Amino acid sequence: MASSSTPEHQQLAQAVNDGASAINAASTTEELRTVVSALTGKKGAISTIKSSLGKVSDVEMRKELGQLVNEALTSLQAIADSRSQQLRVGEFASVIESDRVDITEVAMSARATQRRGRLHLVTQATERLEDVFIGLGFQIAEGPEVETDFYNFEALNMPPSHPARSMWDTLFVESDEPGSVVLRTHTSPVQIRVMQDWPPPIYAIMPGRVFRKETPDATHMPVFHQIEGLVIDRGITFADLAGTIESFTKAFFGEGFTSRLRPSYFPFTEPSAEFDIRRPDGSWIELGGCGMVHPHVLRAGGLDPAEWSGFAFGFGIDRMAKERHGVNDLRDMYSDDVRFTEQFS
Ligand code: FA5
Repeated sequence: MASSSTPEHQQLAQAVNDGASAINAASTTEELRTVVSALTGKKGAISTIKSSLGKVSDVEMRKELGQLVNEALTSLQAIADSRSQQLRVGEFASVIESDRVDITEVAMSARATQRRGRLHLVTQATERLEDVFIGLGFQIAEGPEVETDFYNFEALNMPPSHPARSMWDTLFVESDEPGSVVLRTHTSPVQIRVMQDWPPPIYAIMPGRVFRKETPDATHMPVFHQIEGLVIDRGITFADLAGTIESFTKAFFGEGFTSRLRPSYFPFTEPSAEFDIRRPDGSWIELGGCGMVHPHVLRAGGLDPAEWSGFAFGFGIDRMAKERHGVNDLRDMYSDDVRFTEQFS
């Protein structure tokens, strides 16, 4: 700006200073636009100075001041442009910030929602058992968990007051006829239902939940699972039972395992046996009961014992799962702790 210092010069310098401060004080592009149009508009300080130039009598001075006015406008415009640039960068950054999608968050939540659950060990064991038996030619059947005394006991050769009923600590369901409805204590009642419903020959397995009035410990639960097996055909012998159990043991547990049958007693099979498996380390563990289907049971199922014979077995699935996965305590399998289940894929 020229060195001469008339009041117009001073006003102009003041207007440029004030204008620059106002421009830099604008905090949004919107506010900046208002400030700039006030400064450069007809009523702005610069225009006021410009219109007062007519009063300057010295032509050279007027020319110089005219040029200074233009320079002032240009410099204010430059300051405004630079401020505008700054503000736009800031505003763009805040738009970006507010629209920001945190892809790590998305990835985390996707992982959380896609986190896959695992099947319970007993479900895994049941499915595997089903696969093994289907491979051996068996079909799957199911029966009700709330059973009548007839299916749970009587048809299984345990008439009322039969002492063998005490082998199972029974939970009764309230009913019109007290004692006539129970939570099934084993899957054996499904044998009767299958014999009644399916024409022989029958090769069936019947997995399901069973209930007993028992205190939980490492090998006992009040609610647990069994898998029943029933084979009815002509000329079935104990050797067929032993062979089936051995094939099953190797298929389910692996080639290192073998099975043995020990004489035992169940009212619904005759002869009866207890089924143990031998671990590769030589130790034995009891898994269930089995035997040749008692003639009374065949009759209760509507079959003629003179024509049909068969075998049945019932294993504890929970104990099998426990054995297969090296779980120490059955109660751990029901702790509802996903960290436990996650160990077994
Ligand atoms: C029975 O329940 C017979 N119905 C089995 C049977 C079927 C024999 C067909 C002959 C022919 P038992 O009460 O022993 O038998 O139970 C069979 C298996 O269930 C046991 O060997 C054990 O593996 C499992 N089991 C029994 N009680 C429990 C329990 N409280 N918790 C977990 N598993 C159990």
